[in-house]
Amino acid sequence: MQTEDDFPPVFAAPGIEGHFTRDGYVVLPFFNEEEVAACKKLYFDTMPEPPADFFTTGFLPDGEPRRKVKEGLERLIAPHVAALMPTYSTCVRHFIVKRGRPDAGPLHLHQDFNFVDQSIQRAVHVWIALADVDERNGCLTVLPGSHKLGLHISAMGLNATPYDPYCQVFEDDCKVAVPMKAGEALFFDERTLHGSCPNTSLDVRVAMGAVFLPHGVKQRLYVTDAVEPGLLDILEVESETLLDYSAVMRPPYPEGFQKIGTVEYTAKPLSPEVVQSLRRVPAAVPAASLRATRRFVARLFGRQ
Ligand SMILES: O=C(O)CCC(=O)C(=O)O
Repeated sequence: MQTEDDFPPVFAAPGIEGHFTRDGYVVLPFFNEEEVAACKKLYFDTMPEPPADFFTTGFLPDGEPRRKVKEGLERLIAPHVAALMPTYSTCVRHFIVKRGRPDAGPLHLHQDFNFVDQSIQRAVHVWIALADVDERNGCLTVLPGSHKLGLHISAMGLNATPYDPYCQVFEDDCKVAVPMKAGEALFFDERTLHGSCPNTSLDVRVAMGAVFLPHGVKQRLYVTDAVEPGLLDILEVESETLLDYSAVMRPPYPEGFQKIGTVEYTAKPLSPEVVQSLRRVPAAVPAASLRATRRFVARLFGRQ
């Protein structure tokens, strides 16, 4: 297994690579105004109305609209990817949409599906803002440094994660919101925990997402076994448009998905010490120890 330092760099520029490997994400200027407009036109031509509060074109069945999105977005991002990440290829391109509503909720921190064997390869995901975004209209949230928490396999069928016991602490005391300008891109390590703020504005928030793999590496998908929770099938995916992310696949797998093995994996919860190290907000002093301190101070001043 490779250590963190053994992975070849993702980005051509050492400064960008430094930020990315330290925090697990980096925000960069990406699309100019015309490219943002072209992306938005492609989205609204394909989907005039989002069919749900949260929707991605990755939920569309394989067909003309989904292929148009793939090809249109590829044309727009290819020159940028070649310059920024010359040893990576794009394997997924989609739009991610959040309808606005006053009572909208956040998307909680999560790890995306593993698209590679993370013990030997690093996959990179990107989220590109197509309008200015902040905490009121659905900007992304991240947990800085969470790419170094270990190698969790995030599988289709939603297996348990090392983070499950700490979701609330992560949400309340650890995550950061990342406001962005239209055209900026947030690149994150596939292992980085991320989510998004509620969109309480009146507008539909449209963003673009993509996934990048080292040249020559095939997209993988891990799928939970319906009976054995600790067993995962490992599939290779021939084309991104075949994969419907909204439904759990079960064997026999359709054409375009080749099962290349199985792996036993059961997530171990993080230790409380590690969780402590991720806090942005210090833990409140436990109530019991506060009461003991108050009694001690009162005795010291002769009040008890
Ligand atoms: O677009 C969003 O609001 C969240 C996107 C996200 O978490 C994802 O693509 O995994």
